[in-house]
Amino acid sequence: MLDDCQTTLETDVEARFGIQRRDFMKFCAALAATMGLPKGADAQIAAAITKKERPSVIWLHHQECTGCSESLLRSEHPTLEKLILDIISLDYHETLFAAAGHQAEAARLAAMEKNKGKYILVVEGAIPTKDGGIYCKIGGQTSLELTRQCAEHAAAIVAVGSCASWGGMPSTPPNPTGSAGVGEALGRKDIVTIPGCPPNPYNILATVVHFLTFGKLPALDDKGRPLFAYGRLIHENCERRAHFDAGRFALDFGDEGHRKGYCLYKLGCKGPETYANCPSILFNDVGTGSWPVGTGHPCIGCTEKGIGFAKPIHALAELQNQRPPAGYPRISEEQGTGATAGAAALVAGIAGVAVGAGAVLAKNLGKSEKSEDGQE
Ligand code: FSX
Ligand code: SF4
Ligand code: F3S
Repeated sequence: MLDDCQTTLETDVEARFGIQRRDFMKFCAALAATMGLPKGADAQIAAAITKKERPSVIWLHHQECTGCSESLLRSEHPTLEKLILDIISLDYHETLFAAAGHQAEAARLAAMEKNKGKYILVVEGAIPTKDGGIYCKIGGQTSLELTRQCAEHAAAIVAVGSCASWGGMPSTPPNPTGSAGVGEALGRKDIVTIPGCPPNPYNILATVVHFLTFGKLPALDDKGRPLFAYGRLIHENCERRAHFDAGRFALDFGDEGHRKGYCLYKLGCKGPETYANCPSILFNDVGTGSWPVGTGHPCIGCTEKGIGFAKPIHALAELQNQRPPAGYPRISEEQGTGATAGAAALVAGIAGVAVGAGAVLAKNLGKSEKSEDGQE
């Protein structure tokens, strides 16, 4: 029986996704790890992905650059685009659809009717709300009307990209068209948001796969973002963090500190106030790609409302905390509950180091420091 299942999985995987079962299982394990799921979840994910029924997805586009769809389709990882397009039934997508005009609209209405209460609504782009929403119309309907209509019987609504999540670039002050995210435009709080300009396609895939595997959405933060992807500050996992802690900063693009890979805080990096997993999963190819700070550009906080496209690039980030990176042992465990004296001493020692590091850091940030090389 197990052999039968395995053979079916192998045939399905190779035929549908064009990859070996072994690579497919590795991919599922990586997805499970990204979402922080327990052991065994990779097998559940594999079973869900290879299921014959595919959930219907209606994908709307409003005010945006289509970078979100582009980043998904142009991903370096050859299986990513294939996987997402194969595990869902993309019944309506304004830029990928072969059909046009009335035919496309008819297909959308038919898919919504057939899958009433079961389809996933994906929204890309901000929704103009000023003057009755007249600044973006598709098929004679305003974005606002279209989204309302599609949202009514959707099983889940996923806002992909910063534009759909909270307005993004189109909502940059003075925001002449009253651009807003889906939640604000519809007055709903139950929207999953995957911000980023563009968002990491891996986070989109992981969210959809979570829904397919467990029939529910992953745990979200108070802004509707999946915690597995937006639970930690960029600053906590940044490869330049040691330079930040030591007070070594690039002060100009192309200066010696910049060339040496020093911290970009003084060039306006918003990593200390931006929640996202960019440094952990990277772009272009999961685990082996790159990310803005890795290429020498400060993070602009594109996942955060009020920071990305709102706060000037040169402005310094607010330091929310001075916690050491995630890889360090936690320092807030309760003490005296079965821990050995040695362990307690170690915890206290680490806490002391952290407090000390915070003090050094405050000192380093407070002065216009000279780096080891003597540069200002
Ligand atoms: Fe916005 Fe996505 Fe930025 Fe562009 O569509 S999040 S402008 S990458 O395309 O919505
Ligand atoms: Fe990395 Fe930016 Fe934090 Fe520096 S300020 S450690 S570059 S996230
Ligand atoms: Fe955006 Fe910053 Fe990540 S600019 S892509 S949140 S590194």
